[in-house]
Amino acid sequence: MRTPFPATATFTGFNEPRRIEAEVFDLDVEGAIPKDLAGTFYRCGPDPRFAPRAGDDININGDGMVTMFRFEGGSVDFKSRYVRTEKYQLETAARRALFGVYRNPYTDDPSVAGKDRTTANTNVVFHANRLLALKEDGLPYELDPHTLETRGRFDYGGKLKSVTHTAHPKIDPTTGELISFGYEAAGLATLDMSLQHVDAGGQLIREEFFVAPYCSFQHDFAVSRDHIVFLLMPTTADDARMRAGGAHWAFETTRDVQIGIMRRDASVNDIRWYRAPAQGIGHVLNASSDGDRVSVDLFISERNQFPFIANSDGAPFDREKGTPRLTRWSFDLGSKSEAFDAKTLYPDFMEMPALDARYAMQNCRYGFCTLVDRTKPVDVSGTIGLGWNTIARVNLQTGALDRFYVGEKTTAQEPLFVPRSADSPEGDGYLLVVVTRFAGEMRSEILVLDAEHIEEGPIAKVRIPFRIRGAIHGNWVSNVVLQAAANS
Ligand code: V55
Ligand code: FE
Repeated sequence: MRTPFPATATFTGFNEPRRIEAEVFDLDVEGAIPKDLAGTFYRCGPDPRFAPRAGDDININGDGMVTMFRFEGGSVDFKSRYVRTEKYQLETAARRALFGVYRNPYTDDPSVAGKDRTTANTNVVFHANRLLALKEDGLPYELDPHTLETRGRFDYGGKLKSVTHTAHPKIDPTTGELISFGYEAAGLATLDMSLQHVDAGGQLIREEFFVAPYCSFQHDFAVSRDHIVFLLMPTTADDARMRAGGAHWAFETTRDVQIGIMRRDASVNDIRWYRAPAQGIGHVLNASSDGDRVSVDLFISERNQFPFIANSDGAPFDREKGTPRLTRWSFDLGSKSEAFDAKTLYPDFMEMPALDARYAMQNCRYGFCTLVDRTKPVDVSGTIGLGWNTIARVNLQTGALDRFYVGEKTTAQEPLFVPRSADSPEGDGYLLVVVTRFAGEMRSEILVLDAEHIEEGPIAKVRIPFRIRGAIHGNWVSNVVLQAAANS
């Protein structure tokens, strides 16, 4: 007999698990989708399949669901599929949850000891003709980019030795290479880290291991044309706590942030470590290098930014101190100091950055983010997230911020920038934003905005004829790239 989902915030309202694998041909569109918008918007997020073993769960522990929206000639087709992870298959056979608490295998059913726990629920990235569903606690799963069928767990033909792979690898727009890393790379709560270079042809050409100063929640990292930056915040794992059935992570206010920087053409033995007092590190917008100077634009909060991660000193979650702000960290590799400069670029509550991917790893002008505008209604009822009621475009060169308020009882998900054409100027193109509308039938829509005039509102809205759950991250693959992949 199936156990119903508990009536907790993770499983009710807009967060009710949907579990819908669907194909919808030719979605309804209001307005006109530009004909030059030709490609696929892939996104990935958690959608739990079974009631949790522990009675309740945190949102990011749900099974990975990949959705795709294929844009062509002004039309959009939809498809959704679960990633067939090992966890998915074992739990399908048992018709119940066998895996327990987020990243805590000690809470699993004994029958799945040693099995792959990853849900592949965080991001979906296309590189070298491969579509990979990613979560930082495990290896990628490869998917068919047209059917979304799972091809299986992916380890570069047995070459990758790390047992983890970040959900935020970086693709160099100039060389086509993919740079990735894993932490807890030798297993649960280990200090081992792995740096991975994949060439434009999809070969793993280098993997180097090193030891981190402590076991940190390294959700993202930064790569510029010349440097790689590892970002350790004092949200740490503890094996004893996990053995007692507790959480993987807790935030330690007494431990420093540590930042490791190396040249891309050097070895991990050359990593130089910098320090700053405890603070929260969120997503990276971009990074650039100028000789010995490295600059990283990223979201920083005074303290732990996640309400579902406890403070090790027992202090309750602090919304104000957990507010992420776009910050520029500057490092001088020529100086001997462990210190670095930090400058808050915008006072606003923002996160979920996107950029024009052609300008990754170099000085860029524009960033696109979600924003909480507290002068407007902030409605978080029944959904995950923080009430992102606004989409922002920041101009990093002038300090300007343009915004579009997405409406009452609505929240925005991570924006996605699509250039108008392969050679259009930076920021000339479209912004795709999935919004979730809580009121009425609780449907979702994709807003298509002119990225240079977001304040004017959408030029088209794509209707999804049922509620889909919030996703985490997504990416765009143009038809040109997908067709080249199909012909190769
Ligand atoms: C995040 C999401 C995750 C995760 C760790 O958004 C961090 C941050 C969807 O899973 O496992
Ligand atoms: Fe992320």
